[in-house]
Amino acid sequence: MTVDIDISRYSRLALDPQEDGVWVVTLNRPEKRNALDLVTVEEMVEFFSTAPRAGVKAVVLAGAGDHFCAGLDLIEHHDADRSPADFMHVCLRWHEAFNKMEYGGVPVIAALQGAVVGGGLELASSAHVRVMDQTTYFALPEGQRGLFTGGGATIRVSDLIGKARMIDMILMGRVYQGQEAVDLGLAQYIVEGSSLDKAMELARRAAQNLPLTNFAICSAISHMQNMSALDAAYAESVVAGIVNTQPDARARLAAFADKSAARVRPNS
Ligand code: 1HE
Repeated sequence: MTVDIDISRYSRLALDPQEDGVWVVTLNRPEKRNALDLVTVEEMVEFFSTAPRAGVKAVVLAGAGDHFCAGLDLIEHHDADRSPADFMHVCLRWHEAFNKMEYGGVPVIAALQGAVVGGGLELASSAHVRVMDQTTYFALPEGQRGLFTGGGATIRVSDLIGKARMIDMILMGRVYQGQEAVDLGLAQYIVEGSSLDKAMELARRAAQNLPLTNFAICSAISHMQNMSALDAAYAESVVAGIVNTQPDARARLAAFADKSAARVRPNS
C-alpha cells in the first residue's frame, strides 16, 4: 500500500524529497521563529500520518532561519482567547502530530539551531535523534509566561533528562546549551558546523537499513516503553519474529556468512 504526498498542499512546512528516500521537512515561518500555529500542527499530522505509507525512508526535521522553533504561537493563542475546552483540543492535535512522529516507524532526525523552546522542545523531543549546533539552546519558558506544557514535555522531556531536571527547567526558566545539553540527553550529537549537514548524514545512514527494521526501531521501542517489562518482552519477541525473518534480510545475512559484509570495529 503506497500513497502519494502532495507537496503543494503544504504551506507552513517546506517538503523536499531527496533521491535516496530521505525527506527534508522544514518549519518554514522564520519571520515568526517557526512558532507552531494550528495550520502547522495540522500539516504535521498530515505529513507524519502519510509518510510511513509513502515510502519515506527517513525524515530530517529542520527549522528555517536562526531558530528551530519558538513553541506555541503565543500571538494566535492570545488573539483566539480560547476556552479550556478549545485549548484542550489544540493540545490533542499536537499530541496527534507528535505521536505520529514518534510511533510512525520512520526515523526522524531533528536538525536544531538557535531556540528550541517550549513547544519547540516538545516537538524536538518527539524526534528519534536530535542534532544540535553551537547556537542551539533548550528551555521551557512556560513557567514564566503563565502557561504550562501541553505538547508532551511532561512525558518526553522528563524521559530525556529526568523529572527533577524538567521541573527545574520550567520552574526557573533554566536554559541548557552546549555539551552540557548533550550530556543531559537533550541531544545525541553536537557539531561545530551545521546541524542540518550532520542530520542529513545520519538520515542517509538510517535510510540504508531495511524499512521493516526501521519501523521496529522507530515504533516498537516507544510502544514497549509504555508496557510492563513482562508485556514488553513478549511484544519484543513478536516483533523480532517478524523483523528477523523478513525475506529482505536474507541477502544481508548471506553477506555476513560469506564474509563479504563489514564487521563491527571500534572507531578509529
Ligand atoms: C512569535 C513567537 C511565538 C517569536 N509565538 N510569535 N515559547 C516562548 O516563550 C518563546 C517566545 N519567543 C522568544 O522568546 C523569541 O522570539 C525567540 C528567542 C524565539 C527569538 O528571539 P528574536 O529576538 O530572534 O525574535 P523576536 O523579535 O522575539 O520575534 C520575532 C517575531 O517572531 C515577532 O513577530 P513580529 O510580527 O513582531 O515580527 C514575534 O512576535 C514572533 N514570535 N516567538 C508567536 N512563540 C502546547 S503548549 C506549548 C507551550 C509553549 O510552547 S509556550 C511558548 C514558549
